[in-house]
Amino acid sequence: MIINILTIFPEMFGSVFSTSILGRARETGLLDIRLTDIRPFSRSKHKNTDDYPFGGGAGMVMMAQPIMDAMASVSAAMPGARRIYLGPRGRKLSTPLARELAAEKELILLCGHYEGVDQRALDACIDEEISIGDYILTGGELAAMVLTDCVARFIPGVLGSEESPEEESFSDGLLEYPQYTRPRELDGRAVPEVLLSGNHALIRSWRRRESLAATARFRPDLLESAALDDSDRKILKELKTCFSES
Ligand code: 4G1
Repeated sequence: MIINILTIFPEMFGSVFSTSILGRARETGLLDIRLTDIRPFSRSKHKNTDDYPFGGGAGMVMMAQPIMDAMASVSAAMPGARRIYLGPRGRKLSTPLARELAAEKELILLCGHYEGVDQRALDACIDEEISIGDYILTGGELAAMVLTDCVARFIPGVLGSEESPEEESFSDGLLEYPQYTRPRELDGRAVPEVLLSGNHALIRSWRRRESLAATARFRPDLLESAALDDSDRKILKELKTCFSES
């Protein structure tokens, strides 16, 4: 998959895209991340990319011209790409959306800055807006990194053969069970006995119960859309009586 990111701060992306799973995905060619600096496309004398807002008000607005020219240059090389603006008005990033984007051959991501982007650049060049959440950012770059990370996991081969994108928390809509590694005891804190038992059926049911308990306690809203069977519902009922007794 090719992801081309249009930004005025390409230097922000270095270590995030060179480390760990994303770094490996790029080395193996499964993920081709291209950074396009918008500034060289500016036709103004000082290569400005921002200007004062018409109508007044605080802050600056990203100019349409450098973005439209950068987009035209990039789009010519990848005409079928889905062109996404990272911004707070968009459809919220989620696991289903990440899976959908991972099926694309090419994405172009536009990162805003300052108070936002001249609306004409968005109208002319963008297919859709996507948001990573309801809070204020100083720029779209961090959102582009979050989206890229989240999408890359669903590209076949990006996770090692041991890991599956579906086995992680949220894939069945539940939080993860607690994890432990060596040593068996640390400062008087022991690893739950069941995990040392070697009884895999018992371990599986313990983990399922822990997932259900964590979800009921910390994110009960997730239970509404979780994939639950009759045995899960029975466990949740038991957990509820536990809560009301304590
Ligand atoms: C109005 C949030 C403005 C922000 C309302 C989620 C936030 C990109 C995102 C803003 C941004 C709210 C995102 C705000 C984002 C241009 C430069 C827009 C940064 C910018 C709730 C600033 N998901 N925000 N405006 O943060 O880019 O992707």
